[in-house]
Amino acid sequence: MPPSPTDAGLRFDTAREAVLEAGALALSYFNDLGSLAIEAKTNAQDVVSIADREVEKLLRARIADAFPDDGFLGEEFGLTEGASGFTWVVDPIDGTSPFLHGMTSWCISVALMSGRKTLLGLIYAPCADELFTAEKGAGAFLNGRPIRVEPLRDLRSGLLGVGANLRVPPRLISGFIHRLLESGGMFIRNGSGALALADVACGRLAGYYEPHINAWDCMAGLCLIREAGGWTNDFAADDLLAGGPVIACAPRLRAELAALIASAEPAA
Ligand code: LIP
Repeated sequence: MPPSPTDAGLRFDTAREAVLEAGALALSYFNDLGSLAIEAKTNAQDVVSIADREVEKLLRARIADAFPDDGFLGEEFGLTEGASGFTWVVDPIDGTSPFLHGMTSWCISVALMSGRKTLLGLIYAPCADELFTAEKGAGAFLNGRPIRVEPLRDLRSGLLGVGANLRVPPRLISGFIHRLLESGGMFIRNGSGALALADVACGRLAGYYEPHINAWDCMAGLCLIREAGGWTNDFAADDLLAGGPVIACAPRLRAELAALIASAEPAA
């Protein structure tokens, strides 16, 4: 029997408490950066520390205590299959690089999925004490206040979030930024896809594009945006574990942003 939406509602309170507790733990590490050993993963820009691992362990423990049959996909310890039909998709510290460089653009990102549907999205930014939440069909909120994407902003008057990393050919990103600037737009990269997506959901950013992002970075943010009246692509429709491009904006910008992306992609 597939899980019911009310089962997701039962999980919201546990997730909210867990994400706030995880934020406090992450902030304690952030306030003592000198004690952290920085390790490189795939390259020197792709970093991790004990903070990421300890925060994910805490989130796994709190979720498993309350819902032992749920699955869990985390950036640091991978996929643990479950039997309940629910899977948590979690980035313990999204924006690890800004975090380890002492900058405040990082967050805890927690999503709850059933099959390919995202039922809950929670993003907590401890430095700003901002908790973004969304439940499928029930809207999106920032610290309890309803939020909406900015419906009227266009690419020339708004700021576009752009994600960049060394997982894709540099020309894919530089080509897009070149075309965006040529068209009179402007970009910002904050190092945290989750936080940038949350900024789209509350109308700060006109949209977000990243040629390759992982599920744990974006599933919560995409849920927020959809519940805030925004449009998002069908992220990693075929393989959640492989990741892929993420595109999100107010509905009126969808065609313009898609055309800009298509015009920038290097010829196959
Ligand atoms: C980050 C993403 C960001 C991407 C970075 C990195 P992390 O996640 O949020 O969008 O551009 O390369 O993957 O590694 O900080 O959890």
